[in-house]
Amino acid sequence: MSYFPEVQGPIPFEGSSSKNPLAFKHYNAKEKVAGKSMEDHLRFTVCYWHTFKANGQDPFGAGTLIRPWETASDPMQRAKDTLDAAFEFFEKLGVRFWAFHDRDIAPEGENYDQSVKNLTAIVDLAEAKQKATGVQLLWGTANLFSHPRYQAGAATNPDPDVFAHAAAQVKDALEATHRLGGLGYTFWGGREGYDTLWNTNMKQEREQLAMMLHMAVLHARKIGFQGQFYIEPKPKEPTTHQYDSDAAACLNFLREFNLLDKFKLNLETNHATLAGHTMLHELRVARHADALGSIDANTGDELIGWDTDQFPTNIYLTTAIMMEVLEMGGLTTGGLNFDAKVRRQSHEPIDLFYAHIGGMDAFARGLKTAVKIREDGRLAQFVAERYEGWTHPFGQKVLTGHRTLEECEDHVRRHGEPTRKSGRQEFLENLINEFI
Ligand code: XLS
Ligand code: NI
Ligand code: NI
Repeated sequence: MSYFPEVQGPIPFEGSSSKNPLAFKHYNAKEKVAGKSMEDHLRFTVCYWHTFKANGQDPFGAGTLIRPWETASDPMQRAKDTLDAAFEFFEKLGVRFWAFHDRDIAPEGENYDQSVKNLTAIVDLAEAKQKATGVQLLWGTANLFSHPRYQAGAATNPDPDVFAHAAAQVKDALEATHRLGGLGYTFWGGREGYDTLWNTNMKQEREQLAMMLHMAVLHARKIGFQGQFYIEPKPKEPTTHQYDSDAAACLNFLREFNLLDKFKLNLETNHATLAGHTMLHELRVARHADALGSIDANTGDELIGWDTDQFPTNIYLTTAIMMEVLEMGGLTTGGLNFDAKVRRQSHEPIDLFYAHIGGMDAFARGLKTAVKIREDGRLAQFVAERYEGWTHPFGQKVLTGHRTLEECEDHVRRHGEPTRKSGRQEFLENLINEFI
């Protein structure tokens, strides 16, 4: 049976003059751009939770989305049907990667053992499907935030019994990821934060979280999992303050607890927005620390202060993201994961295709635009010239720690008042617009 009978698949590339809503206008998987195929640059990933499990529910109303794979009354049957729908979707869309939480693919059982059995059974099926289709797992993760036991956090819970539960779940999710050949494993601190400091031992909670990460690294070594570990920063929601609040905070956390060489960051656009940063800022911070791992490619609604997880369609955004990705030499283990959901009114399964096609085309344009801006070279040249003074002996000596405050004072006496130079923001914005 087919869950997407309207789509023949694979979605064809028809070029920018096409009016076919079920065709790519810009994303041409095999086309070479700057020496590499578009699919290798972009590494598109479909996320399981929003695409197949979200039902359109919001704080004011029930689910709206029609999902024919969610109709069976038995939860395991639903899980199997959903897996069928997912792999049909991956193939018809033409993506090579997927990502999941343990509880997306298999339902929680009556007790812990049953939950493990459920997960194992679905992983068996997923393994066969991966083999048959060639679709790969970008990363796996554990859902440590939905179940009521995690209301006060998972690794950061005041109760060590809850910590143990979370750790057991991480063990199983890591093993599932390993069995499926996952290229990575992500920790997003679902409820790892606090709502009020009046009831919270923040110091210890952060230590607990670090311990969980160390234990995961140790277990990975034990089972032979070589994938990349990621932390995904987010400042708030569900808790008022999350410990992994932004890229800089995560890097500090990793450094403080001696985990910096084991983890990279998985950065999400909507989380950057919630943190009061641009996505470009977050990417830049991570790249400079050699910790830019993977990207949750979504966007927020700038008028709603919430993680709305929308599909990215803004070419300025995708251009900025691809500028950073190209600058770091491309994604290696990571990908562009559409951690995004269709709007509540886009309730038909076909809307999932429109959403992903749009996101993929937006990134294809971002990629091509970023390549052109880099080839043009004027932007990079402007920045280089702006800092040119630092290449001279005085600047070099400051940067290498060979100048004192007295020597700086002496420099001022000899050189007098510096000449001001324009930052040329508008000029540069116009330059970017030349290419978009
Ligand atoms: C939620 C996060 C989540 C992670 C995976 O805001 O983005 O979806 O990507 O747990
Ligand atoms: Ni995410
Ligand atoms: Ni998110």
